[in-house]
Amino acid sequence: MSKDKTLGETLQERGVSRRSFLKFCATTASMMALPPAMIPVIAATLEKLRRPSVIWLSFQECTGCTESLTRSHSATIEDLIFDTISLDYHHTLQAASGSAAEHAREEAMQENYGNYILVVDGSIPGENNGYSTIAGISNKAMLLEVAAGAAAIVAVGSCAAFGGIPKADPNPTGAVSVSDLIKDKPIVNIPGCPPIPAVITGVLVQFLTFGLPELDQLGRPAAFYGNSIHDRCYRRPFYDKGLFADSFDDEGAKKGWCLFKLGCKGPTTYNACATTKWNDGTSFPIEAGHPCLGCSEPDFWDAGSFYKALSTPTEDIGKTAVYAGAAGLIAGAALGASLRARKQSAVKNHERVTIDDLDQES
Ligand code: FSX
Repeated sequence: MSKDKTLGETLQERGVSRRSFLKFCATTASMMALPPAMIPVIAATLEKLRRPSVIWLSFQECTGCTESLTRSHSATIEDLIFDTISLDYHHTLQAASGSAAEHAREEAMQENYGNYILVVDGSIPGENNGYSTIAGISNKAMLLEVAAGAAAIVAVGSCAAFGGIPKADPNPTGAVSVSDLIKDKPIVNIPGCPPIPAVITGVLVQFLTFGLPELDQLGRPAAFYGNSIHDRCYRRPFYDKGLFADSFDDEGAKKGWCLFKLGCKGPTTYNACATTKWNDGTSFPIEAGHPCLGCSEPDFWDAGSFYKALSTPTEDIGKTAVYAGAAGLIAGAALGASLRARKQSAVKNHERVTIDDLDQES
């Protein structure tokens, strides 16, 4: 596709129907919590879009983020959006290798200096630069060089956003996040290990149509990370009734009760898994019977304690939930109202509810 063609022209050429395109815009608007009136605005802006140059740098990562993006099953329109972005450099997806690949990066930087979008996945060795190099250039040097000419940076995955698994103790590379090194550019964090593909695409669409999205205190787009998994979890009614699975194969687990006691990090994890889900909206970990691991939060892995409940004693949480669900019980209602108020305030201010908050509330 020529860089001069707009997305509208390209879609027409490829025989993508107007209906499919508007459906994509409607889904994206809904994920961004925008009113239906904004659907035509998104469509009109995207249609006129000429391919912005995107340089994608991969550092210390497992390629899960790119795998996530490319494993979207039938998201052909999303693929087109990505075709429409001029992805000028991406280790895993580009055909060029060696010096030709590096030449493509340098050329894209020169031609679009000040205007290209830099996407980064993976953390960066902050101390020993020799741990990870590309074409003989340390990750840190390459990031600083490419970031200097970027209009904005999108940090994809928990590694780029917060350091992720490479930063886990003992952190042999001294891994740091993009925002630890770059202080003078707008940075949008899309954490998750890996992030939800529709969220990566949604954030890029939001950025291309309306500019930088509203971010929370951790640099995450509020539209996708404004609610905790717990807030939107379909097992939430069981939590409110104090009905918990105590093991992976007990009666509670079979009945689909709340996984809180099995270590679910849903109450302290902010992401869109419970609404957007995975594999084209098929399911998400909790729906498959596994507690949320909190992969989109800072210190994912070290802070994991994957199968340890967030709060102890868990019996108290159960009682709290039962009380909160029984509106006639004054003590329970007050406790529930207090927790709800804390959560509403946190969502409004895009703050996180922490484990300590839960302990205090319980
Ligand atoms: Fe990290 Fe992504 Fe986890 Fe893997 O690029 S967020 S280890 S899914 O690959 O960086």
